[in-house]
Amino acid sequence: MTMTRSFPDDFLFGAATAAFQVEGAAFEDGRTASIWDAFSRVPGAVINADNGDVACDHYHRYRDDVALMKSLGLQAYRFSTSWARVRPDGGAVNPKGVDFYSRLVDELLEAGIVPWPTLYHWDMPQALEERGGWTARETTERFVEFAVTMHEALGDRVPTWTTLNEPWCSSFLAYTAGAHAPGRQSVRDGLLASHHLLLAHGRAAQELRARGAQVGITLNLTVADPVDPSDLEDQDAARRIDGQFNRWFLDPLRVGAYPVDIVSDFRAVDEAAVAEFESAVRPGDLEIISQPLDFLGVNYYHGELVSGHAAEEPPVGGEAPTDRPTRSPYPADEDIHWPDRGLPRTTMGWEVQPEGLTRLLQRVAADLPGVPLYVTENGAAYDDELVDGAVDDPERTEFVRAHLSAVLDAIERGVDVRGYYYWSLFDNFEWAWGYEKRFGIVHVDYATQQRTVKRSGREYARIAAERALDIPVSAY
Ligand code: PNW
Repeated sequence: MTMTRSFPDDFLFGAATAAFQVEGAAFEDGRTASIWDAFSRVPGAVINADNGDVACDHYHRYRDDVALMKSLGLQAYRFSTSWARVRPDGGAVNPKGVDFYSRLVDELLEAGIVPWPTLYHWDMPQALEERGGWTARETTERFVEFAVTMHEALGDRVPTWTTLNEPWCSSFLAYTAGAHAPGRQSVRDGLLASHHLLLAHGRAAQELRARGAQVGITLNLTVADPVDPSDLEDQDAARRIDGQFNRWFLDPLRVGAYPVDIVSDFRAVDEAAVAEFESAVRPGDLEIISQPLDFLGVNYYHGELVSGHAAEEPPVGGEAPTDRPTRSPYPADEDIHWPDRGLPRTTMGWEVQPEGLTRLLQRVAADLPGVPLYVTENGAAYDDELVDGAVDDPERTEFVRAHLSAVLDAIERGVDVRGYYYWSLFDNFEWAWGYEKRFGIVHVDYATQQRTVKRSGREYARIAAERALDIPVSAY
């Protein structure tokens, strides 16, 4: 016996990628180096010294790739635009770079697929990094120029725009932990980057909205649970992780203020950094940042179970991929311990915790009343094998079903979730993990660039076609 759970009529089933992770053609048609081209050449920064020079060669294969999306019945495609392609070195417009995205959008519309662009998914021109990158206020104005260029080129066909993907990663993982490009390791740089990223979002949103666009942002968010809900130190650990990961970005956007408890936690570890951060937040900035959002994109991979008590054993999973030293992206939280709760894990070491997505969506809906939500990323890496031209990936297939079911749970509890983008359409360049981690519902054989739809991809296509999930009644 099964029961059928249906999705709302206007719910979008999509899949996501990002420019640097799939395009390749890194130095073609006028594109110049981005921070990820530079970082992937730093010894030990990326596993196997992989880089984005070729990736999935999507720049050349986009027509076939859109045909593949159409064959899967995808209704929307979330992609990002490469700043270094469109405005090489952050300077003058490169018409060939703009033209690529224009052709991609035409191809998508022709196939009946909604184009869902994200302006910035981590690939800043290296020349701008050399002028301070996101620690420099001036970068926000270069970003606005880039945003306006993209809107002038595509705004006649694309109504909905996302400014940034996961500013937590582009600031604390990139400028404090040093695990992502540009690989800096300072509390000051992470704090300044976080503010300038949010300001860049706000300034671009003003400009695009003035031109009639719908504008939102995508955040990576989590649920942080204390190991023992009645233990004060565990409660405090959950407050700190929620504060630094979620509220540091949500609060400026929704109420125009950084969370005071987290500012004070940062001050305790680096007073000078917080003083510089506070002077970087100029009068008027938070009003720009907190203008209303037309939607919020939520990226969810896993929750966090945290303890404020000293670890007896090293944490499971989530380690840096190479021997190159990195710091904690949570500088005020280095005492926090992430115990193993025995949930299954993906090959990223990330726990599979679908119910966390339901709770996260409910929490964000309460925080941002009236703002439509989209799950803009959710997915899992597994060690897939191509055998006789097929990839059987039962874990990912179940992962997708369980998380779509979690989305339905949120919808049934009144949350306005308008769509789901699986991460990722293809296996691709998984940042510091290179090509070793495979997230796709479509397998890529990098030697031949052959695409093979995995079992999970066929299952996702079936769900999107039926707009419903069949759930065994015993499991329900
Ligand atoms: C997200 N972390 O990245 C990105 O938006 C994608 O580009 C990426 O491929 C995907 O998730 C899978 O990793 C993250 O360390 C990378 O917490 C690292 C973290 C979070 C998100």
